[in-house]
Amino acid sequence: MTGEALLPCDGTMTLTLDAVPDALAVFERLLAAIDWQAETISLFGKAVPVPRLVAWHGDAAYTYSGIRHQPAAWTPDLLALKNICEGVVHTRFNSVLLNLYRDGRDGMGWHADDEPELGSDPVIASLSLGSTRTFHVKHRSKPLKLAIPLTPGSCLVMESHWLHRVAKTARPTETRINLTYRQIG
Ligand SMILES: O=C(O)CCC(=O)C(=O)O
Ligand SMILES: [Mn+2]
Repeated sequence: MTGEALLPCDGTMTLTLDAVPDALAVFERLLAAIDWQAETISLFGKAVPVPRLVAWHGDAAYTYSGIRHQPAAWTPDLLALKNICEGVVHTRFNSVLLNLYRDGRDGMGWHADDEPELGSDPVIASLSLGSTRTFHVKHRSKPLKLAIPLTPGSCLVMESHWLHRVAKTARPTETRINLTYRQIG
């Protein structure tokens, strides 16, 4: 499988379509089997719901949205998807963050996955299942922007410090699951 290189400079993002066999069946199993968590973050002293459901699985604890997450165990599906990612990117991962976007009202704001426990130049493999959502990418200092449709079964490998987000949308939007495989510690 060869991927398409997306960035013109300062890092790489490579999109491989149809990396996950039986993507619809995997989506349905994860939707039903994962213990999806609703979380809140503290914003100016107010508890604000995170606009998506999340789960953290693997070998290492991880802090995001200001919350320390202990990992849940690997499952056969999560291990099979880890193997797919490791085949695409030729590196090892020890953890996965799962995000469930229930509909277009769920999203993820601009960020760069620059937490210290990811190391200085993290490699992240991001699998998409279910509904297609647009992934926005922008350079930190140059006027460069991209909008990439993340289709079900695709694998996006990110090795860059570009900012990215999944914007909320008013268009009718079905449920999407995203899995970002990471190496922590
Ligand atoms: O849902 C996505 O495609 C993006 C997820 C993401 O950027 C993250 O989990 O850090
Ligand atoms: Mn990210």
